[in-house]
Amino acid sequence: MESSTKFPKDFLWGAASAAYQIEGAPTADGKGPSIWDTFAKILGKTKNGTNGDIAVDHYHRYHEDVELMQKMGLKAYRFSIAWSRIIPDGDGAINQAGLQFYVDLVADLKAHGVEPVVTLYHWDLPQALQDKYGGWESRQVIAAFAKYCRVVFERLGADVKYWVTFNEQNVFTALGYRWASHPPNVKDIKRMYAANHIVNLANATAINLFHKLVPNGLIGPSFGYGEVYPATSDPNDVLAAVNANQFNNDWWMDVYCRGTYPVKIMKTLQTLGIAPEVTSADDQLLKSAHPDFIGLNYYHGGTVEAPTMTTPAHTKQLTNIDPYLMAGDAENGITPEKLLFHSVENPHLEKTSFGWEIDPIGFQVAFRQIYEKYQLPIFVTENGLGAFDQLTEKHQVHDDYRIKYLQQHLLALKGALDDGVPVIGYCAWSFTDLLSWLNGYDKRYGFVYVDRNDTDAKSLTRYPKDSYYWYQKVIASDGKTL
Ligand code: BGP
Repeated sequence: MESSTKFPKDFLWGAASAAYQIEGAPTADGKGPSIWDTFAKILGKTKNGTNGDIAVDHYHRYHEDVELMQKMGLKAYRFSIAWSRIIPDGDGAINQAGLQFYVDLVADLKAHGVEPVVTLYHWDLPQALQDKYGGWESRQVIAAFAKYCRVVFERLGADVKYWVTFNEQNVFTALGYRWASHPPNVKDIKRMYAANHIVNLANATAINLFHKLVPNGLIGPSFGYGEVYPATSDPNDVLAAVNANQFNNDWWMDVYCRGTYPVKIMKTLQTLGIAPEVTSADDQLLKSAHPDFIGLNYYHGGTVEAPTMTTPAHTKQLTNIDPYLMAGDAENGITPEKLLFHSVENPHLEKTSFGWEIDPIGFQVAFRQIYEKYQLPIFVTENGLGAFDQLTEKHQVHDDYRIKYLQQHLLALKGALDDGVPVIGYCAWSFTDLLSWLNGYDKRYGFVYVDRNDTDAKSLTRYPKDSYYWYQKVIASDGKTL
């Protein structure tokens, strides 16, 4: 049946980025170092030693990028603020020059008809807070975060309506504290759950502060959500999928939206001696904060069968391809996964050239699950295809594979609108090409090609890809050309 729903007139057709992945200029105008500035310099941690020192030089070329957004007809642009530009040592003096960069960017976006969407934390903690307090493992960082948030809410709150607290808390805590593949380079699952709880408290604190200071704005976390399917209709596999969804998704989403942790997962972590300590004051704080929307970052979900205490060889295939799917066998001994579910391949799904499953129906499932559970509007803050692109001699990029991916996912989003789910907008990842944290500059996501590679920053010239012109038409037609 033909769907009848139209995209709302005020639908935010957008694209996204993050400070460390685009800005460069790591010491400009008084910026302090972040944990990513430090981590990316550790030998062997990133692909070919790539880092964000130059990135795509957005700090100096933002005006050109904003003009490209306007030409495309983009309605919203999601970017993150580098905390250590605003407060170089994390919780001390405010650096007006750093703040001015974002004031200017917001003004430029608005002058070009693009709605700014600001992420407060996209993984680049000031290094000084790591050194002084031990980063997110210390409750002192909550106060530091609140101080930084207050500064930017007061300065930008009148001009920016949409705010994201934390980007993919599930990803940065796991990769940073469990797998040592992001800063602060820790491999300790107990410390991961402790740090994650502190981030939850910081998230709730920021939301409450925001509602006091910016009563007309909207704020929510951006979560890396992926629905987990049972491998078969064997009830053991179905139960494993329930476990996996609670472990991968609800462990964060329930806290954001209800202020509680799912009981089964909490019990499992307690059994293993790795559960976070939650005081009654924590409990009250978590329950007091109410996000206005859920930011949905969607790439793919997973598939599981009943858990096994042994680790079969096929688990191995998943490691190192996709950090989201890293299963428990990198650790010795019992992990929560081994008790709850066992990840397997999904034979029904194709994969990207980087090994990520392509699953637009899972996107529609995500909307349905999130909305019916939490009754909050959903703002897609990331979705996109990482691929090797070829720049032709005529400076074109024929990325029909990306167009296909985006089209399938936007049609799934429209399916969710048809189902009655309120969706505020869609920010494709990403606007320009940018640094992929662990994959360097060859895993490209942008609508705009940037002339650089892992080893050579080259000219950094911007070239719109075929997907740029395709999205331009989609936006101009309010989605009718999809
Ligand atoms: C998300 C991050 C983004 C971006 C994206 C693509 O997890 O929020 O910052 O990097 O994934 O990931 P990757 O660059 O690893 O392909």
